Amino acid sequence: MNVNNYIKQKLNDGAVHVTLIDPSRQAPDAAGRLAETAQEVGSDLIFVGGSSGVTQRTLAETAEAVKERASIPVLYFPTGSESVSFNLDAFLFLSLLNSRNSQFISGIQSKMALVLKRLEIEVLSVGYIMVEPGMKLGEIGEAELVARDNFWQAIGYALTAQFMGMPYVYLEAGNGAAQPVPAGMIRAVKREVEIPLIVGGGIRTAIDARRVRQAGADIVVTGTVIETAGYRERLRSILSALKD
Ligand code: 1GP
Repeated sequence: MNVNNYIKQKLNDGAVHVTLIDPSRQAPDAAGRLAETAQEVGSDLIFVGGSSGVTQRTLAETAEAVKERASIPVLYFPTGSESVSFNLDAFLFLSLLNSRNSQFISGIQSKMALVLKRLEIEVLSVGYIMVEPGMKLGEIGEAELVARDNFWQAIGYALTAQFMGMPYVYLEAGNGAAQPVPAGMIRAVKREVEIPLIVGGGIRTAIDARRVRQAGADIVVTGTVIETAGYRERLRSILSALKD
């Protein structure tokens, strides 16, 4: 399955929802069940990745369990941990555009590029932009965080992704953030860029999801919500807010 084409097709029908599964948060078989539920309630894609403490073994077992239980595309989401997975449907080739450390912009990527090519793994190039508070992801990526009221800077980075030829741009508030990226910032960025806009971090409720979607997010990523009690219903309401 070509994941880029799949996403394009889904985007023609409306918003795309992604469930992020962090392998460090549950055992592999539980991750498999979460993936199955996510697909059942209408998620279009799964990202597997975690910011810290993920061993190669846990990652590989989680990836396998998720692949077993879900038939929607599963992508590897590299988030600065030392482990890496090459056995998924595609690889998010993230460049953290507002990092102070060039390793997160192109250094680590350059060490993986030839392996990805040789293994013939599909890559999705993404200009990744960290917005306050950034959380652990911002810390690990040594991000020069975009302030929540600095819409101009967000636009500047998003257009940089587009002008550099990246097919996607991603505004990230950070895993577990108290609030999503501000709707005003999403709207401002969406007005200027033509490439699909991914938004994640701090989206917990149907209201958050609808606000982010109405502001212009094309692809909405939620992670933490599946780690809470009653996640099936929460996810269902997020999905219905995004898809109606
Ligand atoms: C993916 O970091 C997000 O973009 C996930 O964040 O865990 O806050 O949903 P949450």
